[in-house]
Amino acid sequence: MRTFLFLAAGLMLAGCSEAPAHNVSPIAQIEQQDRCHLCGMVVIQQPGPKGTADLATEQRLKFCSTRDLFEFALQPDNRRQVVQLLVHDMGSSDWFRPDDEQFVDAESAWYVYGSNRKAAMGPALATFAHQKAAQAFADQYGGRLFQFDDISLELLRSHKGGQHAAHQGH
Ligand code: CU1
Ligand code: ZN
Repeated sequence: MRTFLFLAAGLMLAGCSEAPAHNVSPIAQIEQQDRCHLCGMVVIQQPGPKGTADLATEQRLKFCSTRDLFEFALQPDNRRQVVQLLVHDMGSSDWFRPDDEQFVDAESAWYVYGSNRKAAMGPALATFAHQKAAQAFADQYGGRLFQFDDISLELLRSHKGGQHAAHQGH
């Protein structure tokens, strides 16, 4: 509820420089027919958080999963082109139908990797606006917390912090 009020306030203040930037949800929309830039799957049909990548060319790419978003964005050639990455805040979203009103900047997001929640293209990389929500998710579904700079192709290809480890507390 508090998040909602902040968001509502943020929207009303949009355009006003006094509005605290991290309370204003960046605008992105997954359309019915959008396909993942990386794998071609229909984005909206996948469970779990999705992502978008805005490029210097002003193109916006959409991804079936935060995993595919990072698989793309972490490639050195792509990295140079990326202006902004957005991910769903699952702290205020249903896992199977993430709310497009709840996109957050990937650089300020919290990540849980190694949970037992299912997403497209491999182990889910769950994304949250707030650390507390990420921790609550990890407590419930397993996995470890990470921040943007921790996310690497090596991490995504490993099962570090995976389901087994999570249940053992490491
Ligand atoms: Cu896919
Ligand atoms: Zn994909």
